[in-house]
Amino acid sequence: MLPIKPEQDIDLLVAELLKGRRGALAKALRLIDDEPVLGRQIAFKLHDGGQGAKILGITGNPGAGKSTVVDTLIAHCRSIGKTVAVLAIDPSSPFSGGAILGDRIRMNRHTLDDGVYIRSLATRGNLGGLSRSTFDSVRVLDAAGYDVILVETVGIGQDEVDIVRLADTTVLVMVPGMGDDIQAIKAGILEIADIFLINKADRDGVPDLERSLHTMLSLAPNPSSWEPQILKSVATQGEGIAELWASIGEHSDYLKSEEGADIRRQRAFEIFERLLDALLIEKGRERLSFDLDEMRQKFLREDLNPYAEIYNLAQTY
Ligand SMILES: Nc1nc2c(ncn2[C@@H]2O[C@H](COP(=O)(O)OP(=O)(O)OP(=O)(O)O)[C@@H](O)[C@H]2O)c(=O)[nH]1
Ligand SMILES: [Mg+2]
Repeated sequence: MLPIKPEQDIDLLVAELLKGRRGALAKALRLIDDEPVLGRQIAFKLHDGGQGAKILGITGNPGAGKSTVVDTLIAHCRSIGKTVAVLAIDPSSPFSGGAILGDRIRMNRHTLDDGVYIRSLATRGNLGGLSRSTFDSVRVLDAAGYDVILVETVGIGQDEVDIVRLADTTVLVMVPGMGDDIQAIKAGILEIADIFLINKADRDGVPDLERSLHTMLSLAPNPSSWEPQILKSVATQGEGIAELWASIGEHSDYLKSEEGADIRRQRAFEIFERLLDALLIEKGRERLSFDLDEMRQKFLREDLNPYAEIYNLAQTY
Protein backbone atom coordinates (compact mmCIF):
# COMPACT_ATOMS: atom_id res chain seq x y z
CA MET A 1 0.00 0.00 0.00
CA LEU A 2 1.27 3.47 -0.83
CA PRO A 3 1.94 5.57 2.22
CA ILE A 4 -0.87 8.06 2.67
CA LYS A 5 -0.24 11.25 4.52
CA PRO A 6 -1.07 14.54 2.92
CA GLU A 7 -4.54 15.92 3.14
CA GLN A 8 -5.03 15.84 -0.64
CA ASP A 9 -4.45 12.07 -0.67
CA ILE A 10 -7.35 11.67 1.72
CA ASP A 11 -9.48 13.97 -0.44
CA LEU A 12 -8.60 11.94 -3.50
CA LEU A 13 -9.40 8.71 -1.73
CA VAL A 14 -12.77 10.09 -0.60
CA ALA A 15 -13.57 11.21 -4.16
CA GLU A 16 -12.65 7.80 -5.58
CA LEU A 17 -14.69 6.12 -2.90
CA LEU A 18 -17.77 8.13 -3.77
CA LYS A 19 -17.35 7.02 -7.38
CA GLY A 20 -17.63 3.46 -6.13
CA ARG A 21 -14.05 2.42 -6.92
CA ARG A 22 -13.26 -0.92 -5.29
CA GLY A 23 -9.56 -0.19 -4.84
CA ALA A 24 -10.37 2.98 -2.91
CA LEU A 25 -12.78 1.04 -0.72
CA ALA A 26 -10.19 -1.59 0.19
CA LYS A 27 -7.63 1.11 0.91
CA ALA A 28 -9.99 3.15 3.07
CA LEU A 29 -11.03 0.12 5.11
CA ARG A 30 -7.40 -0.88 5.63
CA LEU A 31 -6.54 2.65 6.77
CA ILE A 32 -9.39 2.59 9.28
CA ASP A 33 -7.94 -0.58 10.77
CA ASP A 34 -4.27 0.32 10.69
CA GLU A 35 -4.22 4.10 11.08
CA PRO A 36 -7.28 5.08 13.08
CA VAL A 37 -6.57 8.80 12.96
CA LEU A 38 -6.46 8.88 9.16
CA GLY A 39 -9.39 6.49 9.05
CA ARG A 40 -11.37 8.87 11.18
CA GLN A 41 -10.57 11.74 8.80
CA ILE A 42 -12.01 9.71 5.96
CA ALA A 43 -15.15 8.92 7.93
CA PHE A 44 -15.58 12.61 8.86
CA LYS A 45 -15.19 13.71 5.26
CA LEU A 46 -17.88 11.23 4.30
CA HIS A 47 -20.30 12.71 6.80
CA ASP A 48 -23.00 13.35 4.25
CA GLY A 49 -21.75 10.88 1.67
CA GLY A 50 -24.09 8.15 2.90
CA GLN A 51 -26.25 6.61 0.20
CA GLY A 52 -28.89 5.39 2.62
CA ALA A 53 -27.75 1.81 3.09
CA LYS A 54 -29.88 -0.43 5.26
CA ILE A 55 -27.64 -1.28 8.22
CA LEU A 56 -28.45 -4.56 9.93
CA GLY A 57 -26.91 -5.91 13.11
CA ILE A 58 -26.89 -9.68 13.41
CA THR A 59 -25.96 -10.70 16.93
CA GLY A 60 -26.26 -13.68 19.25
CA ASN A 61 -24.28 -16.23 21.20
CA PRO A 62 -21.33 -18.05 19.65
CA GLY A 63 -22.49 -20.78 17.30
CA ALA A 64 -26.11 -19.60 17.17
CA GLY A 65 -25.92 -19.58 13.38
CA LYS A 66 -25.26 -15.88 12.73
CA SER A 67 -22.89 -16.49 9.82
CA THR A 68 -25.26 -19.00 8.28
CA VAL A 69 -28.09 -16.46 8.56
CA VAL A 70 -25.84 -13.79 7.05
CA ASP A 71 -24.86 -16.11 4.23
CA THR A 72 -28.47 -16.87 3.32
CA LEU A 73 -29.42 -13.21 3.69
CA ILE A 74 -26.68 -12.31 1.20
CA ALA A 75 -28.13 -14.84 -1.24
CA HIS A 76 -31.63 -13.47 -0.69
CA CYS A 77 -30.55 -9.86 -1.19
CA ARG A 78 -28.66 -10.76 -4.36
CA SER A 79 -31.71 -12.54 -5.70
CA ILE A 80 -33.66 -9.29 -5.44
CA GLY A 81 -30.83 -7.26 -6.96
CA LYS A 82 -29.41 -5.62 -3.84
CA THR A 83 -25.68 -5.26 -3.22
CA VAL A 84 -24.40 -6.36 0.19
CA ALA A 85 -21.41 -5.65 2.40
CA VAL A 86 -20.64 -7.74 5.47
CA LEU A 87 -18.50 -6.83 8.44
CA ALA A 88 -17.87 -9.86 10.62
CA ILE A 89 -16.42 -8.97 13.99
CA ASP A 90 -13.98 -11.56 15.28
CA PRO A 91 -13.91 -11.44 19.05
CA SER A 92 -10.29 -12.68 18.86
CA SER A 93 -10.99 -15.43 21.31
CA PRO A 94 -8.84 -18.53 21.07
CA PHE A 95 -12.04 -20.44 20.37
CA SER A 96 -13.14 -18.43 17.37
CA GLY A 97 -10.23 -19.22 15.06
CA GLY A 98 -12.05 -22.16 13.55
CA ALA A 99 -15.31 -20.30 13.35
CA ILE A 100 -13.79 -17.48 11.33
CA LEU A 101 -12.28 -19.95 8.95
CA GLY A 102 -15.74 -21.53 8.79
CA ASP A 103 -17.24 -18.13 7.94
CA ARG A 104 -14.79 -17.71 5.11
CA ILE A 105 -15.58 -21.10 3.67
CA ARG A 106 -19.31 -20.64 4.13
CA MET A 107 -19.39 -17.22 2.51
CA ASN A 108 -16.78 -18.04 -0.11
CA ARG A 109 -19.44 -18.81 -2.65
CA HIS A 110 -20.12 -15.05 -2.76
CA THR A 111 -16.55 -13.81 -3.17
CA LEU A 112 -16.62 -13.82 -6.96
CA ASP A 113 -19.80 -11.77 -6.92
CA ASP A 114 -19.05 -8.10 -7.53
CA GLY A 115 -22.14 -7.11 -5.61
CA VAL A 116 -20.86 -8.62 -2.36
CA TYR A 117 -18.08 -7.39 -0.09
CA ILE A 118 -17.06 -9.40 2.98
CA ARG A 119 -14.57 -8.33 5.59
CA SER A 120 -13.58 -9.62 9.01
CA LEU A 121 -12.54 -7.12 11.65
CA ALA A 122 -10.47 -8.23 14.60
CA THR A 123 -11.27 -6.77 17.98
CA ARG A 124 -8.63 -4.47 19.33
CA GLY A 125 -7.71 -4.18 22.94
CA ASN A 126 -7.97 -0.39 23.03
CA LEU A 127 -10.88 1.41 24.58
CA GLY A 128 -13.75 1.75 22.18
CA GLY A 129 -11.42 0.87 19.31
CA LEU A 130 -13.66 -1.78 17.91
CA SER A 131 -16.81 0.26 17.86
CA ARG A 132 -14.93 3.21 16.42
CA SER A 133 -13.45 1.27 13.54
CA THR A 134 -16.77 -0.45 12.88
CA PHE A 135 -18.60 2.89 12.83
CA ASP A 136 -16.03 4.28 10.39
CA SER A 137 -16.10 1.17 8.20
CA VAL A 138 -19.88 1.31 7.96
CA ARG A 139 -19.67 4.96 6.88
CA VAL A 140 -17.24 4.03 4.15
CA LEU A 141 -19.34 1.09 2.93
CA ASP A 142 -22.44 3.26 2.88
CA ALA A 143 -20.64 5.93 0.85
CA ALA A 144 -19.39 3.23 -1.52
CA GLY A 145 -23.03 2.56 -2.34
CA TYR A 146 -23.85 -0.84 -0.86
CA ASP A 147 -27.59 -1.27 -0.45
CA VAL A 148 -27.37 -3.48 2.62
CA ILE A 149 -24.65 -3.59 5.27
CA LEU A 150 -24.67 -6.60 7.58
CA VAL A 151 -22.66 -6.42 10.80
CA GLU A 152 -22.21 -9.80 12.45
CA THR A 153 -21.08 -9.72 16.04
CA VAL A 154 -21.19 -11.96 19.09
CA GLY A 155 -23.20 -10.00 21.63
CA ILE A 156 -20.91 -10.62 24.55
CA GLY A 157 -18.84 -7.53 25.23
CA GLN A 158 -19.71 -3.88 25.74
CA ASP A 159 -18.04 -3.02 22.47
CA GLU A 160 -20.33 -5.43 20.68
CA VAL A 161 -23.41 -3.96 22.36
CA ASP A 162 -22.26 -0.52 21.18
CA ILE A 163 -21.79 -1.77 17.64
CA VAL A 164 -25.29 -3.15 17.57
CA ARG A 165 -26.56 0.31 18.43
CA LEU A 166 -25.32 1.61 15.13
CA ALA A 167 -27.65 -0.68 13.20
CA ASP A 168 -31.03 0.45 11.93
CA THR A 169 -32.41 -2.98 12.68
CA THR A 170 -30.98 -5.53 15.09
CA VAL A 171 -31.65 -9.23 14.76
CA LEU A 172 -30.88 -11.40 17.78
CA VAL A 173 -30.24 -14.97 16.71
CA MET A 174 -31.20 -17.52 19.37
CA VAL A 175 -31.16 -21.29 19.58
CA PRO A 176 -33.85 -23.50 21.13
CA GLY A 177 -33.19 -26.18 23.70
CA MET A 178 -30.66 -24.25 25.73
CA GLY A 179 -32.88 -23.85 28.79
CA ASP A 180 -31.65 -20.59 30.24
CA ASP A 181 -30.80 -19.12 26.86
CA ILE A 182 -32.46 -15.81 27.58
CA GLN A 183 -30.44 -15.28 30.74
CA ALA A 184 -27.21 -16.04 28.89
CA ILE A 185 -27.64 -13.06 26.57
CA LYS A 186 -25.81 -9.97 27.65
CA ALA A 187 -28.03 -7.41 29.31
CA GLY A 188 -28.60 -4.59 26.90
CA ILE A 189 -28.88 -6.81 23.85
CA LEU A 190 -32.33 -8.14 24.68
CA GLU A 191 -33.55 -4.57 25.02
CA ILE A 192 -32.31 -3.45 21.65
CA ALA A 193 -33.30 -6.46 19.56
CA ASP A 194 -35.96 -5.48 17.02
CA ILE A 195 -36.36 -9.01 15.76
CA PHE A 196 -35.80 -12.25 17.67
CA LEU A 197 -34.86 -15.05 15.31
CA ILE A 198 -35.17 -18.57 16.69
CA ASN A 199 -32.67 -20.31 14.43
CA LYS A 200 -32.05 -24.06 14.35
CA ALA A 201 -35.83 -24.39 14.50
CA ASP A 202 -35.29 -27.96 13.28
CA ARG A 203 -34.29 -28.72 16.88
CA ASP A 204 -36.44 -29.42 19.93
CA GLY A 205 -37.47 -26.70 22.32
CA VAL A 206 -38.86 -24.07 19.93
CA PRO A 207 -42.21 -23.61 21.76
CA ASP A 208 -40.41 -23.27 25.11
CA LEU A 209 -38.11 -20.57 23.82
CA GLU A 210 -41.01 -18.81 22.09
CA ARG A 211 -42.98 -18.84 25.33
CA SER A 212 -40.14 -17.44 27.41
CA LEU A 213 -39.53 -14.73 24.83
CA HIS A 214 -43.18 -13.74 24.86
CA THR A 215 -43.14 -13.66 28.65
CA MET A 216 -39.99 -11.60 28.72
CA LEU A 217 -41.39 -9.13 26.20
CA SER A 218 -44.67 -8.78 28.06
CA LEU A 219 -42.80 -7.96 31.29
CA ALA A 220 -40.20 -5.63 29.85
CA PRO A 221 -41.19 -2.00 29.51
CA ASN A 222 -41.27 -1.26 25.81
CA PRO A 223 -40.12 2.28 25.12
CA SER A 224 -41.32 2.26 21.51
CA SER A 225 -44.43 1.45 19.59
CA TRP A 226 -42.53 -1.23 17.65
CA GLU A 227 -43.52 -4.71 18.85
CA PRO A 228 -40.37 -6.83 18.63
CA GLN A 229 -41.09 -9.75 16.34
CA ILE A 230 -40.34 -13.38 17.02
CA LEU A 231 -39.47 -15.42 13.92
CA LYS A 232 -38.13 -18.90 13.22
CA SER A 233 -35.53 -20.15 10.79
CA VAL A 234 -33.51 -23.14 9.72
CA ALA A 235 -30.70 -21.13 8.19
CA THR A 236 -28.84 -24.15 6.84
CA GLN A 237 -31.90 -24.84 4.66
CA GLY A 238 -32.63 -21.21 3.91
CA GLU A 239 -35.97 -21.61 5.68
CA GLY A 240 -37.47 -18.49 7.22
CA ILE A 241 -35.05 -16.10 5.53
CA ALA A 242 -37.61 -14.52 3.19
CA GLU A 243 -39.82 -13.91 6.25
CA LEU A 244 -36.85 -12.41 8.08
CA TRP A 245 -36.22 -10.06 5.16
CA ALA A 246 -39.89 -9.06 5.10
CA SER A 247 -39.79 -8.31 8.80
CA ILE A 248 -36.61 -6.25 8.40
CA GLY A 249 -38.48 -4.28 5.71
CA GLU A 250 -41.40 -3.65 8.07
CA HIS A 251 -39.03 -2.38 10.70
CA SER A 252 -37.33 -0.05 8.19
CA ASP A 253 -40.72 1.33 7.19
CA TYR A 254 -41.59 1.79 10.84
CA LEU A 255 -38.37 3.71 11.47
CA LYS A 256 -39.09 6.01 8.54
CA SER A 257 -42.66 6.64 9.66
CA GLU A 258 -43.85 9.42 11.96
CA GLU A 259 -44.52 6.71 14.56
CA GLY A 260 -40.88 5.65 14.53
CA ALA A 261 -39.56 9.20 14.83
CA ASP A 262 -38.84 8.97 18.57
CA ILE A 263 -36.77 5.82 18.16
CA ARG A 264 -35.04 7.16 15.06
CA ARG A 265 -34.06 10.37 16.82
CA GLN A 266 -33.03 8.64 20.02
CA ARG A 267 -30.76 6.33 18.03
CA ALA A 268 -29.28 9.23 16.15
CA PHE A 269 -28.43 10.79 19.50
CA GLU A 270 -26.89 7.54 20.76
CA ILE A 271 -24.67 7.39 17.70
CA PHE A 272 -23.72 11.02 18.27
CA GLU A 273 -22.78 10.12 21.86
CA ARG A 274 -20.50 7.27 20.71
CA LEU A 275 -18.86 9.53 18.15
CA LEU A 276 -18.40 12.19 20.80
CA ASP A 277 -16.64 9.67 23.06
CA ALA A 278 -14.31 8.75 20.22
CA LEU A 279 -13.68 12.41 19.39
CA LEU A 280 -12.90 13.26 23.02
CA ILE A 281 -10.44 10.39 23.33
CA GLU A 282 -8.75 11.42 20.12
CA LYS A 283 -8.57 15.12 20.98
CA GLY A 284 -7.50 14.29 24.51
CA ARG A 285 -4.65 12.14 23.23
CA GLU A 286 -3.49 14.91 20.92
CA ARG A 287 -3.25 17.23 23.89
CA LEU A 288 -1.28 14.88 26.09
CA SER A 289 1.88 16.46 27.40
CA PHE A 290 3.79 13.24 26.82
CA ASP A 291 4.19 10.61 24.15
CA LEU A 292 2.13 7.51 24.84
CA ASP A 293 4.72 5.24 23.24
CA GLU A 294 7.47 6.67 25.42
CA MET A 295 5.24 6.18 28.43
CA ARG A 296 4.76 2.55 27.45
CA GLN A 297 8.54 2.10 27.25
CA LYS A 298 8.93 3.70 30.66
CA PHE A 299 6.35 1.32 32.12
CA LEU A 300 8.19 -1.61 30.57
CA ARG A 301 11.55 -0.46 31.98
CA GLU A 302 10.49 0.29 35.55
CA ASP A 303 7.93 -0.95 38.06
CA LEU A 304 5.59 2.03 37.92
CA ASN A 305 2.38 2.55 39.83
CA PRO A 306 -0.30 3.33 37.22
CA TYR A 307 -2.55 5.02 39.80
CA ALA A 308 0.20 7.34 40.90
CA GLU A 309 1.07 8.18 37.30
CA ILE A 310 -2.51 9.00 36.42
CA TYR A 311 -2.97 10.99 39.64
CA ASN A 312 0.03 13.13 38.75
CA LEU A 313 -1.29 13.61 35.26
CA ALA A 314 -4.75 14.57 36.53
CA GLN A 315 -3.14 17.45 38.51
CA THR A 316 -1.85 19.02 35.31
CA TYR A 317 -5.31 19.31 33.67
N1 LIG B 1 -29.38 -27.81 12.73
C1 LIG B 1 -29.07 -26.58 12.35
N2 LIG B 1 -27.79 -26.19 12.34
C2 LIG B 1 -27.52 -24.93 11.97
C3 LIG B 1 -28.53 -24.02 11.58
N3 LIG B 1 -27.96 -22.83 11.29
C4 LIG B 1 -26.64 -22.99 11.48
N4 LIG B 1 -26.37 -24.25 11.89
C5 LIG B 1 -25.05 -24.81 12.19
O1 LIG B 1 -24.57 -24.24 13.41
C6 LIG B 1 -23.14 -24.13 13.36
C7 LIG B 1 -22.72 -22.71 13.71
O2 LIG B 1 -23.17 -21.86 12.69
P1 LIG B 1 -22.50 -20.44 12.40
O3 LIG B 1 -23.32 -19.81 11.34
O4 LIG B 1 -21.04 -20.55 12.20
O5 LIG B 1 -22.77 -19.73 13.80
P2 LIG B 1 -22.24 -18.30 14.29
O6 LIG B 1 -23.27 -17.78 15.21
O7 LIG B 1 -21.83 -17.46 13.14
O8 LIG B 1 -20.95 -18.71 15.11
P3 LIG B 1 -19.77 -17.74 15.63
O9 LIG B 1 -19.44 -16.78 14.54
O10 LIG B 1 -18.66 -18.69 15.94
O11 LIG B 1 -20.29 -17.09 16.87
C8 LIG B 1 -22.70 -24.56 11.98
O12 LIG B 1 -22.27 -25.89 12.03
C9 LIG B 1 -23.99 -24.45 11.17
O13 LIG B 1 -24.04 -25.33 10.07
C10 LIG B 1 -29.89 -24.47 11.60
O14 LIG B 1 -30.83 -23.75 11.28
N5 LIG B 1 -30.10 -25.77 11.98
MG1 LIG C 1 -20.01 -16.46 12.71
